[in-house]
Amino acid sequence: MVSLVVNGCTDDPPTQGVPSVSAQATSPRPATPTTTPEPVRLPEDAPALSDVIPAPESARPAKDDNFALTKQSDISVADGTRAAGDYLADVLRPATGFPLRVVSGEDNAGGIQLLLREGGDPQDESYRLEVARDGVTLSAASQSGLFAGAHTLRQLLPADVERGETVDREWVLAGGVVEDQPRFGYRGAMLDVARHFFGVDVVKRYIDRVAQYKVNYLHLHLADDQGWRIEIDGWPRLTEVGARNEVGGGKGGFYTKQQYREIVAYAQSRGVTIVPEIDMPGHTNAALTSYAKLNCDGTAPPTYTDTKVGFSSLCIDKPVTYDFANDVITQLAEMTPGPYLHIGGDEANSTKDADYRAFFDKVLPMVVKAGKRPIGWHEYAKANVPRSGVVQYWRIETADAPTRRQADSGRRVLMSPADKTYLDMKYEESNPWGNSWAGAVDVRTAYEWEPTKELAGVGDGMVLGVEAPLWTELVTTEDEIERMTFPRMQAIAEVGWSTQTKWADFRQRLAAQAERMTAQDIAFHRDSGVPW
Ligand code: TNX
Repeated sequence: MVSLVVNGCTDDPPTQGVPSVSAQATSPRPATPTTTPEPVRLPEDAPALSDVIPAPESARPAKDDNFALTKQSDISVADGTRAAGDYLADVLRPATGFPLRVVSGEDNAGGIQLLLREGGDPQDESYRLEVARDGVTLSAASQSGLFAGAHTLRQLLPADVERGETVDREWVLAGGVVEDQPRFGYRGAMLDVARHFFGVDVVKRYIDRVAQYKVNYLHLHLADDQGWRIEIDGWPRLTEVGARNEVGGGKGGFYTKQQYREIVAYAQSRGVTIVPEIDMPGHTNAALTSYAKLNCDGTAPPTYTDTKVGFSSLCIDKPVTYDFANDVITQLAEMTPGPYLHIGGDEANSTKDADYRAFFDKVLPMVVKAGKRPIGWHEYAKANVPRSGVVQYWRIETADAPTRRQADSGRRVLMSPADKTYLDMKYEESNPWGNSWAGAVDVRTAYEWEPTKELAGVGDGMVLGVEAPLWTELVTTEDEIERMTFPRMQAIAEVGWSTQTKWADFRQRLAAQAERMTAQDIAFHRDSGVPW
């Protein structure tokens, strides 16, 4: 192994005297040498500055400015930057084996410096990452920008950095400056934990895996005909009865309030915001099974284990329906720091149109009153969507009059066209696994589309972002979750983040992700369009 010369000493300092991470957190760093270190060679397997997914807006390499991370490197966090600093330490420590102490301070000598620009707009996700011989400086106007820059920094280290155990090697980053910002503020993934239930650990790993590609929202589909997955005070049968089922008749499961909060906090520590969904007024058999009083005829239907949709509806005329909806909405809102609450609204085929509107006229104001912006599947565009509401388009048709009307009157549209973004679709017709009603969705199909040209009349300025939903009627294991998600998620993430998207370039960068995904133990699909 090459012995590097950094800061005038070899990359093998005595560990003696390095205090524990917590003890070190606020203590001053050792005196910094004033001489500029010698240039370091970039190892062959280190990514180039522009090898990142999603593609950054600008990357200016400086070959004499490669930076070597060492045992002595600190992560120095200025005010307000500790969360992103802790995230970096968390992801870089296992493979490097370096202490990477997170220390308060404002210099980057021999380490990584995080800075938050004062008076920045919290919505501004832009960042600047400068890799120089004497240190790395990441600056941004917001927490989100810092996380975005941290995800870039992570990808600039060799794939070995993703291994779970220490790898004894050099850790050099390509020198230069990345200046970057997202095209859309919302880049989402969705996990359906209702059709099949997945526990807290699976959700946390999913968050980890999507976050590295700058996915900043995870939408959790928390209730459907087959199962109810979240504890709600005052409605114990939702979890005693409604949760004990899933597609095919498995045992199901649910998150306690504490577990849900744990997921929310974990997501925050990765720069991801949770969007909870309770689907109403259709897709509600699990709730209807739990409480006979929610049914118009006062009789609870049996549990449902099949996959057909469109048969269930809350009882529109009963006051108890709105007590139920209000309890669910206010409690979910109270546990969710993010701005959005998803209210479903899709495939309510057994709710009459007038009833559907009457229902949302009562329920959408509850969401607003709870301090959240409602998101609904685009069928709810025929209801009175509040000004703050978002319409999530999921079909494959290229025109939808109600969605267009909502966009015309200022509601933002979240793009999830099934023939481009649905992670439950087969990659290729010949694949044995996956749904196929929207056709096959290979990686190129997930990549080569334009969110502002997908839907007639919904153009520039009207699109909030993109989201890739993983419905789980057919998905029963974490391996299957990963195989369906990766590498299509990288494609959707880049569509949402980058302005310049070229398939010929993307497929090369994607091929280079194979090693990273393997090191992370992600069971990804080797799509035939990618030169793995
Ligand atoms: C349609 S997409 C549904 C889901 C299914 C999915 C399967 C949407 C809003 N509704 O209930 O799981 O198709 O692809």
